[in-house]
Order: sequence, then structure tokens, then C-alpha cells
Amino acid sequence: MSNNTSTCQPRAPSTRLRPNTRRPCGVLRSRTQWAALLLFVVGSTATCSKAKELPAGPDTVQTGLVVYEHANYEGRSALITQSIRNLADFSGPCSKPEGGGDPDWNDCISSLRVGAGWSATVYTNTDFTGTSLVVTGDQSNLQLVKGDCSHDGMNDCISSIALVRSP
Ligand SMILES: [Ca+2]
Ligand SMILES: [Ca+2]
Repeated sequence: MSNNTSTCQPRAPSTRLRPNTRRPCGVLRSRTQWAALLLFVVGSTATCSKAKELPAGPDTVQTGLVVYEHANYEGRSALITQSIRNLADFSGPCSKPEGGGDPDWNDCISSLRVGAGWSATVYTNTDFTGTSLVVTGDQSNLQLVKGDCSHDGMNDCISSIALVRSP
């Protein structure tokens, strides 16, 4: 009655089936499952590395620093309390023009506020490299500070931040 034409239907032992040239269906199926599992793990790892979130900045900055998408503390904000080697790891408001990946905080910050007793060094490249700027107070417009970014000063080009608490 059943006319199952599945390729995984076990074949009756046959002298035409040469050993080691065809794998049993059970092995084939589990290999497929392993491949699917591997793809799932790789996919979720890639997703996790991008999906880190920063809390929105509070109205009054007491700890660390708060960064803003636009000048004059406008747009989306994020509270940063630890040094960040690569702002692209944190989902944010800035889309990448080359269409590479989800929006993040890389090359995005246009103003920032530093909590009392904290100091930040912002860098134009990841891993605390490139042009840097030490910030100990509020910066309402990073276009107006000294820098060589394509959007003026240090605007829309910060990629890493070293944060220290002053003793
Ligand atoms: Ca910006
Ligand atoms: Ca950059």
C-alpha cells in the first residue's frame, strides 16, 4: 500500500549494493542533522556577537559617560560604563552606508556627556587606535573639536572608547 519513494528508505540487502560506496540512510540523516546543528550554532554565535545592547542614557550622567546619536545631546543615547574596543558590537541607531549588517554605534556619536569623576578617551579606530581625544566634560558637538574625520572634528567616526574612573 505504501509506495514510499524516499531516498532514505532502507534498501533490502542486495549484492548490487557495494559496501562502502553507499552510506546507510541512518548515517546520512545524522550527518545532515549535524550540518544543520553546526549552521545553527554558527548563526546564533554571529547573531550574539552583534546583538549586544547598551542601556539608554539617563537624564543626569552620574556614572561613566553617555553618548548621543546627534549633536546637542539629541537622538538616541547610550550609557557606557566600561571601555569598548569596538562600537560596532553594540546595536545602535547608525546604519552602515555600504549595507553591511545591522545598525550600530560605530561612526555614529555626535555628542557626549561624562560623569563627574570619570574620564574617557575616544578613538577613531577600533582597539583604541587612530586619532584620539581625551574627554573629561560634556561635548555638545563633536564637529567642533579638533580632529580629521570626514564629518568634521571627531563627529561620526568614534569606533572605540577607553573609560577610566578618576581616583
Ligand atoms: Ca551622529
Ligand atoms: Ca571610525
